[in-house]
Amino acid sequence: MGKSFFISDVHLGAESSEKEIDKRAKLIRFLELISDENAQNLFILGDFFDFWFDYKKIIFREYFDILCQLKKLAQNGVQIHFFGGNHDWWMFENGFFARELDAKIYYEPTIIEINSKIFLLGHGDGIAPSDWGYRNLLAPILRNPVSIFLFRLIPAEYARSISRIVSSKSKLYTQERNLHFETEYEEFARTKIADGIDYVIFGHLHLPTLKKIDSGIYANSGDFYQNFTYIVFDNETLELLHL
Ligand SMILES: [Mn+2]
Repeated sequence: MGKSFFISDVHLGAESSEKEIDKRAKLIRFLELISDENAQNLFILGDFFDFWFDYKKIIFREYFDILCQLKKLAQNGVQIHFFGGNHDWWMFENGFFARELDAKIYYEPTIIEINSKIFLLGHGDGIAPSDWGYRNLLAPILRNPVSIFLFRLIPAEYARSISRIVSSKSKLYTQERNLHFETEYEEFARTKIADGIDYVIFGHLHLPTLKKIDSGIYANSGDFYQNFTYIVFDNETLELLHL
């Protein structure tokens, strides 16, 4: 049985073109590594794209190279699992990833068993109790069918421009929030491990972590634009690696 890889918070398309070129080269290397390893699973734990919206007939050309690599992986038998983050929430169950890449799409933290280990996986947005504003104000708007319907009416080029403005604002907010949230994530993981989960893995905080808690592990895949970290499960142990 092949290995399972976990990555999150690539924020494709979020940066200056210079940084974006470097990031994409590393991401392609990562995807080639998965292919070389004959991996079984690729878990994308959210915020892979700076912005994604499943239009019926449009995909953004800025993601073309990466989507081609993902298609190759899918064709070679790697199961792709996509957890929508707060930046790429609008990945629908019958959308591009599901149809073209045979990906499984998740909207909530989900329990998955791999080689008799129990994983709890998710992007992690809204986990921290003190993230009240996101959970009660922003998330309900993002997930409301009416706002999704209205957003679809905006021409894609404009929608992308709007997302850039929102995304650059939320990034500033991300920096200061993270350290404060870290202990809350660990506490959350601790309760899940007490309930019998072996490995709790999230993204969202951009803080690469692998920490033993009682009989389990809390891990965070970090990010793939500053830290370039990812997690591997070789069906025995969990490792946090750096590209
Ligand atoms: Mn996020």
